Amino acid sequence: AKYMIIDGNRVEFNDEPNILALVRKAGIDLPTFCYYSDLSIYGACRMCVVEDQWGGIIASCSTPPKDKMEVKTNTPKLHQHRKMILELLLAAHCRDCTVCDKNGKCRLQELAHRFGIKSVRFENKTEEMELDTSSASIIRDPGKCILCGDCVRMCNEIQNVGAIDFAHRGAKMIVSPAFNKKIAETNCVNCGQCAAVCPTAAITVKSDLKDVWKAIYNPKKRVVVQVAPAVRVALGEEFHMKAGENVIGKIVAALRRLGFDAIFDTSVGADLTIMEESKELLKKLEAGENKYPLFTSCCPGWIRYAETKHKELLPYISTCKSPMEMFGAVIKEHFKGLDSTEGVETVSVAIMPCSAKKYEASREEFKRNDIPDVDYVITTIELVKMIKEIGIQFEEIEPEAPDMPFSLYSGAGVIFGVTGGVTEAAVRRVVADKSPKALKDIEFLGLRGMEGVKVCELQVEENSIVRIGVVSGLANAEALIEKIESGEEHFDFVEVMACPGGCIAGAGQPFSHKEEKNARALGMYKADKVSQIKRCEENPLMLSLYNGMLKHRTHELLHVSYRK
Ligand code: HC1
Ligand code: SF4
Repeated sequence: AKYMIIDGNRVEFNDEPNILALVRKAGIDLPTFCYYSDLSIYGACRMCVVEDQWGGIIASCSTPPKDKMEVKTNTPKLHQHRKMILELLLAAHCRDCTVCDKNGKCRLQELAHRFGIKSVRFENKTEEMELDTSSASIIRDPGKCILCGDCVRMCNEIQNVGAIDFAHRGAKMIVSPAFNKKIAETNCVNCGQCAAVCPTAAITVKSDLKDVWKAIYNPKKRVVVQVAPAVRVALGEEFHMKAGENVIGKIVAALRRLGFDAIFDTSVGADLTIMEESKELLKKLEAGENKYPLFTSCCPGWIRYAETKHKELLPYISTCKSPMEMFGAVIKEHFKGLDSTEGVETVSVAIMPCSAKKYEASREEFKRNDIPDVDYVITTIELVKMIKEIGIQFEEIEPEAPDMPFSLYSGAGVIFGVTGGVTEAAVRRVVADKSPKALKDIEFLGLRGMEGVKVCELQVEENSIVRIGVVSGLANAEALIEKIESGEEHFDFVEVMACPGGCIAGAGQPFSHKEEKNARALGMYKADKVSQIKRCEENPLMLSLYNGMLKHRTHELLHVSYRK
């Protein structure tokens, strides 16, 4: 086997891409900013330097391992070098840590602490830079950027959006939208994946907590809340629980203590979505061959991507509102009568793993009489902050159930939160065989797993095969779209989620690497396993909604057109 000597220890390697991976394999957590294992190699922060046997300093993240090479990670020269970089970064960085959104989560803060930096020898000569608050989803604070480039690579390589890039040279270099535009004036899709990988607070997800607290404390407001599927398998991470552990019961209990008046689960909305989307799919299959598939519509990042880059696809995107917006409309309708008799006003809040949902909630399409169906979206992390502020002992709290009358949902609705889940839910609905064996067969169709592109075929009737594509990460979507447009591949149904892995990896979730994301995905499927209702149509709530509120109003309450 090939090996390297790291700090005197032999470390074998085969396909590790760089020396940094080997150093980590040797159990050393080198301090780095720019190396995020899911992104490509850049070598910008130069914190991960090691010394070779000739005393040369090399960036371990951008150097491939060499057989029998010797390196050291801990020498006086390296120590000085890293401290110097940190001090230079700190010199050009705002140091108001106590009032920073990333306080306690910032990589620069953490490394300054690890290195015991007590003073900075250099004067800060950088000019003050303006905040960019133009977006409904993210805030850019260029003064806090350390030029690691992770956001740029995420936006360009993984998402194929290219809304931000490096501008200027040398000491004037910044990360910015082209021509110094505001982020909201670019083709940013609001997925927030830039914020998800930003080690500091240079890009953060916008907070709406102030407004939510205000509503909760206002006796004239009925504050109703829905919780998205993916939140339940990630929130526990912030309270010393394992990634993937389903804490929905504890979340419901915490929301009650926080003062929310009615608590529901967005999975109900997901069941509604599949009731509608499966109808569209069956109609499409009946209509026969078409160059384009039916695309899913629940991810607002994907919708924005189609609107900015692929207008030609808009007629083929499902007209279903997202589960959040379907449920938002149903919730507002449900409380309408009560509100006027009780003299209160319903405020609808959604807890989402996502930054793009903030943007979705603000879209004109989701306002009726100028009032949004979902008033505020807050992220998993924002909910964590609420829980911590009040001092709820989340680890100790006993699980509780959501409120009537929307307390039931299917496991199919829950798995929406992971790539492939929307499709699996739809397949369960359209397959005629409802036996447990059929359910197992669907499980092994190839829809599950964290791969960015999945293709599978499904036999619906004797001689009709449905071809399905499932993609997450917009660059993967782009590649599939190109194949569809060139005629190289044909699909009947395509699920697109902007975030790699689906909503479990949304920008509103706790910071995560692959391991946590994989565990969250498994957690979603486990939640489905233990749920008694497996298909949307088995949810008794659907029947009562379709016989009641939705009887003549599915179009108005559940559908939307993005084709304007
Ligand atoms: Fe999602 Fe969805 S799965 S989009 O990721 O369709 O955000 O979790 O709530 O609306 O249900 C997000 C998650 C979420 C919607 C559902
Ligand atoms: Fe939001 Fe989910 Fe889309 Fe990511 S995949 S942008 S979390 S809806």
